[in-house]
Amino acid sequence: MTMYTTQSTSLAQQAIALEERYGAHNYHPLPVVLSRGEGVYVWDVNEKQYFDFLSAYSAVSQGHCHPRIVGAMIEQAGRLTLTSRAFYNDQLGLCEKFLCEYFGYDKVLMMNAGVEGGETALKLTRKWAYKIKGIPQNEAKMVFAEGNFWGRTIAAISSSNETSSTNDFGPLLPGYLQVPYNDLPALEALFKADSNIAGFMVEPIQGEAGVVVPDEGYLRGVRDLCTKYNVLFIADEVQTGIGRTGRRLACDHEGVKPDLLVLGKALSGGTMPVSAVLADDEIMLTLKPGEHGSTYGGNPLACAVTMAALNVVQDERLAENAEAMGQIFRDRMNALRAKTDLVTLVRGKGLLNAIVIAPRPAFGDETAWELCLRFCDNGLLAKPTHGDKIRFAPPLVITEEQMHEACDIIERTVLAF
Ligand code: IF1
Repeated sequence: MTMYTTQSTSLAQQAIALEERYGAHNYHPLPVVLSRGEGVYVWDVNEKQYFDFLSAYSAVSQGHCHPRIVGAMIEQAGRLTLTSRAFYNDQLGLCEKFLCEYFGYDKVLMMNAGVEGGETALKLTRKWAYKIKGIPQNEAKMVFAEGNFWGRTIAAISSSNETSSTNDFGPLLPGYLQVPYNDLPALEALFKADSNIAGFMVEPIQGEAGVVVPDEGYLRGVRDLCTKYNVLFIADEVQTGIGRTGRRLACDHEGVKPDLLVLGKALSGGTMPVSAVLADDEIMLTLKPGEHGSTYGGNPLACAVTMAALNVVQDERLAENAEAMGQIFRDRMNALRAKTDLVTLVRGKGLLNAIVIAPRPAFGDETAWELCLRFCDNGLLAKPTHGDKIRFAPPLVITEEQMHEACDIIERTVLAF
């Protein structure tokens, strides 16, 4: 495989060598060493500029180093960063009110990583199952969709049907059921067959699976079935939420309100890990003091950053921009598909999109990777997901001119492949 010398300087090679020698090898990054970011752009150690079309998997939706978010971070960082929840502080209540009013729930529980949001939702669902639904102790079941991804903890990988996520990590958590994604009859059959089902956690669009968009009406169907069978509908909007798909939440495309809403990533605009679970009182108040928490959960710095990050999404109308710019992107990619057999499918919503690549004999399963190496050489960063799909998720601040310039790079690279 031809390795593209995207980074020729010793500075870049030193950085890569340090990670190789001193870091766990739990990733396979593209050979580019970044040192600066602003808006939709990042620069490598050679000061070469790139369009960032991954946005740290939708965490940098507000653009790199947004001045309003970084400003809020610096201001709070100089005053009070962490108190633990052993005491009150003057930021958490403001942020909790802000989040509840922004998303329309009674209460919120703030954590750090997105997977901690998922774990918190899982624990709340079990509490509710035993305290409210009356499922016998230790009998509560959780349903997940095939192809799901919600993080790397044992509870998260226990729901996965990806061997790369589960191999050699057993024993996995019991009490889990799987159902095909985008299949309402299968979901109803499961709910009918087992009265001990407490919740169904699902991504409104499956990100890691390759931006799999369900049929129109699927989320409405999930909502109705969960209501009918008294099963909690948990929407994992860690990747799809906060404007990414062209609405405040991906669930808003169908006007459905999940019982639990899990947020992360762009909640803090790419500055620090902040996640949150929102629910109404019947569910949230099943948790009593001392039954759940985290050292950094809801810390004053996270709260200040989160309020700034969401204000940016609102004030700069980023969901609306994602809707418009995403349409331009898919139109451009479908026009490209007509010119080459390399691109077989274009799918997505808002600025969460992917193209499916047909393997070339010379590269086989590495075709999408090879293409991303060439995008990188041509000034655009993207990464394959699940082998033959390339996800494109730029920051939601991208302008029409920047979108066309980025699509020109993609088109030029694909047609020259
Ligand atoms: C990695 C994937 C994306 C997520 C959804 C919860 C979480 C994630 C829908 C957990 C995290 C990240 C994890 C990161 C790469 C990235 C990813 F490729 F792994 F699957 F985006 F698609 N729900 N996704 O997508 O949030 O704990 O990471 O903050 O692990 O390599 P987290």
